[in-house]
Amino acid sequence: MATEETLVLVKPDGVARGLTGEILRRIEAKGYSLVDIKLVEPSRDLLARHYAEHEGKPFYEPLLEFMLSGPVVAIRVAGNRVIEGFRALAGTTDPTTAAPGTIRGDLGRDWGLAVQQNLVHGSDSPESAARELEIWF
Ligand code: DAT
Ligand code: MG
Repeated sequence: MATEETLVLVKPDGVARGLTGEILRRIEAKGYSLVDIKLVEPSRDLLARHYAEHEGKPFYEPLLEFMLSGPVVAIRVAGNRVIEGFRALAGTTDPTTAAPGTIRGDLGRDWGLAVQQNLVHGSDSPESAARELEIWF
């Protein structure tokens, strides 16, 4: 697979906790390239487009409310197999059981809320990456 790009978001919990630098450090230490980066206060409409696949699920409204709760850092990251590579760095969705060594496993936990506050988003396929990068950049 040739060099590809993915969308990484540092979610509002990551920004509020001052973990943006630590998350960027892990991406750079892995050897991926930061192509573009910005601090965003996303609109509800932008988030609805981003999370369209989850509309109707029980966590959808809490997810949008959470993502509207503060600024987000959007990053365009490049590298060979970076889409699956960043998903591996991030760890699985639930931070309680995400493997130690991953961003979610090392830095995240369950706060007893209706939505998983798990610090980061990473695109899950080439199609998602293209769609999401178009939305955020
Ligand atoms: P991921 O972010 O690992 O790709 P996803 O796309 O399935 O996970 O879900 C998007 C976000 O929604 C996820 O980061 C946290 C939240 N979420 C997913 N499943 C959830 C659940 N069962 N309960 C609470 N929040 C959930
Ligand atoms: Mg996802």
